[in-house]
This record gives sequence, C-alpha cells and structure tokens, in this order.
Amino acid sequence: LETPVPAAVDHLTLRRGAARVLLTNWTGSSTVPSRGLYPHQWSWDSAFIAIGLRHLSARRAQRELESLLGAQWADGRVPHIVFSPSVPLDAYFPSPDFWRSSTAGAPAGAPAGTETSGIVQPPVHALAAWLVHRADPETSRERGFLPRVYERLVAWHDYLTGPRDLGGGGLAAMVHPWEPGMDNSPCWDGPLGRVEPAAPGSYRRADLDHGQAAERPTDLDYGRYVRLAADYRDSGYADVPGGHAFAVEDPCVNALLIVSEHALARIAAGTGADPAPHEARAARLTAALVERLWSPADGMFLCRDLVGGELIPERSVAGLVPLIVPGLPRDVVDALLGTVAGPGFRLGEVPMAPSYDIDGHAFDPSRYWRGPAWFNTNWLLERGLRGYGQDGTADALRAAMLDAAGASSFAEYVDPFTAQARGTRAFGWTAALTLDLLA
Ligand code: 9WN
Repeated sequence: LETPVPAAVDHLTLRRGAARVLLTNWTGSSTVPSRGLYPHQWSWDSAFIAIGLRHLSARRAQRELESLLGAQWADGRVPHIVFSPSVPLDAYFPSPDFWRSSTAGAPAGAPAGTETSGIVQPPVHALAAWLVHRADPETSRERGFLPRVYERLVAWHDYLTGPRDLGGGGLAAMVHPWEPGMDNSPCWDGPLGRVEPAAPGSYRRADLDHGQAAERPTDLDYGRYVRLAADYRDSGYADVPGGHAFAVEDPCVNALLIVSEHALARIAAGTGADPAPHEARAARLTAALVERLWSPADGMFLCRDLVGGELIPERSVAGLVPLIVPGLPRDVVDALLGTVAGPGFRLGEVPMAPSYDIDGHAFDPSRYWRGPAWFNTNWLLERGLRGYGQDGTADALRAAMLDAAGASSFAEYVDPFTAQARGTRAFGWTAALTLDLLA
C-alpha cells in the first residue's frame, strides 16, 4: 500500500537539501547523477546539473561542462558517459572494458587518456553553457568560458547534423535506446523487436544492485541494449545510413538541438563569431522537425523509425518537449497545449506530466520511462509553457515539481498520480533543476 506523500518542505529547506545533493555528488571536476546507481559522468545529466549548479557556483558549473566536453571525440561526438578511473569496473554496466574507447583503435577519434562510452545523449549542452554564462558573466569572461566551449559545441552540433543525419531529412538520428535518454520508452518496443538479444549470461546487470527490478528496464530490454551497443562498437562506431538495426528520429532530442542551436548563436555573438549560421541552422531544424515528426492526428510529435520509415504510434512525453522550441506554427502550439492538458497527459489534474500516455497500452506508473514523471522533462515543459505565454499552468507545474522534489528526497522519477518516489534518491538533475526553479 502507498504511504501518503509527506507534507511539502519549505523553500529554504528545499534549497539546502538540493545543494547538499549537488555537493555530495560532486567529484572534483563533475557531478555524478547518483553515487550508487550512476557513479560516473553522464552527458545530458551534466548539462541539466550545470543549469542548477550555476546558482551555487558559476565556476563549478563551467567546469562541469568543460570536463564533459574535454572527453569529446575527434568526430565531434560527446560521449554519453565519461568514466571515472577511481570507480571499480563492476560498479556500473557497461563499463569501459565493454566500450573500449581508448583501446579499440577508435576510428572516430576517442580521447586517449579518458575512458568513455561510444554513444551520445541529447544535446542540452549549448543551452546549459549559455545559461551558465548568463548567471555570472564576469567569472565567465575572466575564465574565457565561452571561447573555451564554443568550438567544441559547434563540432558537437556538426556531428549531430552531419554524420547523424541518417535519415537524410535534416534531423539527428539516435542509434541506441540509451541515446535519447529514455531507455525503455514504449516508442522503442517496435524497433527493438527486430534486435536479437545478447545471451543473458554474457553480462551482469549492475543496475539491479541499486534499483528495483520492477522500476527498471526488463532483462529482455537489456539483452537488446547490449547487442546493439556491441554491434556499434564492433563497427568502429561508424554512422552509416541504412546500416543500423535501430535508428530513430526523436522529437525531444531534436527540440533540444534546436534550442541549443539558438543558444549557440548567442554564444557565437559573445565570442565575436557570426551568429547567423546558427540561427539559419536552427530554422532549418525547426522546419524539418515539423515536417518529419509532427502528427496532426495525435496533436503531438512522434518518433520516426528510420528502419521501417514510419512514424511510431506511441505517445511519449518526448513528443511534447518541442514546446520549448520558439517560433513553432501556431496550430502546432495550440494542439500541443491541448495534448499536454488532455486525457493522455492530464497536466493540471496530475502533479507532473507522465513520461508516457496514461491511457496508452504500455503505461506503467512505476517502470522508468513507461509512465513515471521525470523532473528534466517537466522542467523543459515548464520552460516551454512559459515561452508560449502559459504562465498560470507553468506556475502550477513549478509548484508541483518543488513539492515532489522535496517530498521524494530528490527522486530520480515519481509516480505520476501520487508523486511517490521511484528509482534512486539524491538524484543529480532533480536537485539541480529544483535549485533552478527556486532561483
Ligand atoms: C543509461 C543517468 C542516466 C540518464 C538516462 C537514464 C539512465 C542509464 C541507465 O540514467 O540511463 O544511460 O543505466 O539506465 O535513462 O536518461 O541520463 O542518470
């Protein structure tokens, strides 16, 4: 039986609690998402964490992003994990000996002195860099922060819009369910169905040492994740149109790329470079997003399966996140706002938007990206709602997120109806985005 959610904590206590999580998870050059479950540096976590960290220490927030970008590959990719050498290999799976970034001859040019994964995560980094700069422009100028990160961020976006335009339609494609950051979203069930799982005995799920099996992906999912990652590794991490068993275009990933490209234009201007190419690329990406992923019948964006070629008929929160993109066509915005508050996502009725359609056939309120409400996607929705003038809805969402963060001890995700804690606690981006909402 569910215990009731404890009373909301006051804002001073909340701020202190969030700061404590970020201090505890800081390693000296970056922040782990969680000391137990995720003991390394993760790419999109670091971006969200920097957005909160800027309110505690602009210098630390800058270092968070610089340390991640320091592990960038020569082809521009920013790896989804940068491994900490002091953490035992068996603490997290897959570990560096699986990815072999520094030993495999790394055709894509992985850094020699750092162990990383070979896949990517959503590009929140330029947005984060711009917000970090703005929090303390003086420290930023003193440290030359924008010039330090600008070229690397450009190379990152060039990679996503170049080699990763596997569909040829102008959007970035993801080649593994870990890449869009919503690992076991029902959106991937169909595409993953084609993948032969790796043998169960060939690896050990370290995540189950820390997480409850009912709140994590299944063993069958993991078998497929392992197969796809091993195949990509064995190909030398080559991005080949038509060459991937799993290749999808995801609206959340591409919306974040657009918002980050707009931020890159501001960063360019701040370093004396020309912002115009970035604004032009943001406009092209926005047109491609609407053309390739908008579903008028669903009133939201869907993911595209590049193997089958079709839109995937699963409604996940990824399809609402494009609300953060400025300048969407008015009918698209109106439809999105209707869907956010409509039967599947029920914002206003439930405290925070679920990760997947409540009425969807695969909905599960406890299992990871198949229903629970997450703080990063809701922070993005809060920002998007404000961007389109929905301050009342955004205020209510902000208040609900603050309550849920405090009452859940900064949980990784929460039950979408009761806001009961799910997943790990003292989770980095939950604490960071709480600080940002409080600022
Ligand atoms: C695989 C770190 C990451 C998040 C992802 C989330 C989860 C990893 C895992 O944790 O994924 O990358 O082991 O399940 O799905 O969004 O970045 O917090």
